[in-house]
Amino acid sequence: MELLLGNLNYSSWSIRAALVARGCGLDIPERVVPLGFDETKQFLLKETGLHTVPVLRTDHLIIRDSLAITEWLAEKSAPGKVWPEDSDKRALARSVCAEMHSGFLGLRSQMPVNIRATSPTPALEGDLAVDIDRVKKFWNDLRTQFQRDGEFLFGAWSAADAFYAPVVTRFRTYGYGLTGALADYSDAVWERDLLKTLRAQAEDEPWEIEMGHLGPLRAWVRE
Ligand SMILES: N[C@@H](CCC(=O)N[C@@H](CS)C(=O)NCC(=O)O)C(=O)O
Repeated sequence: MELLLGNLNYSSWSIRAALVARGCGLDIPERVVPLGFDETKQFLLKETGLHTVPVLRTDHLIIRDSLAITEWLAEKSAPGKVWPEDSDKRALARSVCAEMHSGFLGLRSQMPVNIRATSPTPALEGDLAVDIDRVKKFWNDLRTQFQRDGEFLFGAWSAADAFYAPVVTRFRTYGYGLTGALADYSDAVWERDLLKTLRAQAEDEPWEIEMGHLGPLRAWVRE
């Protein structure tokens, strides 16, 4: 079994799958495939039949896409490790993950993930402003509703926090400040051991990528 990931410094979908996999109690070997190099797409196509990551290979399956990988991990791990055990919470957690998976294009294109960088805050207008307002609204609603159960969106850590962890890192990269319950939530994610480990890996990765709105433009090895 192997989980193929892109650079953890840049690849938000890889970060999500890695956090879910690392948090679910299964021991899944990982391989990082550096994105943006001439040979990257060809390598991924040959290995997985698809040119994107993450991909999970088992002894007899190739599971593509972060959400499908999340569901497979949920089926294989103990209850409550990926999705909340409560069925209402679980439905809401799936809903916010699906929302991230199919939306937030403003956030994704105008605040690309770059964990180790510090960048100016982009103009908060148009799609980006709508996306940020939406995230803040439901983070706030969920924190209000489930505050008593723990410090994450549904109380205990779940796939929903893994899916929004790249938003937490984006807000830090682009200097977008949060206050009150939202700052507390963001700090809890940032300081979680799973995130600390991933952040250290992102710092140490030897590759740089110049990102365009549609993904990597070019990549090189750091000096
Ligand atoms: N819907 C997919 C999106 C995967 C995706 O777009 N991955 C990007 C990295 S974040 C990728 O592999 N890009 C390939 C490339 O840029 O060469 C998922 O959720 O896994």
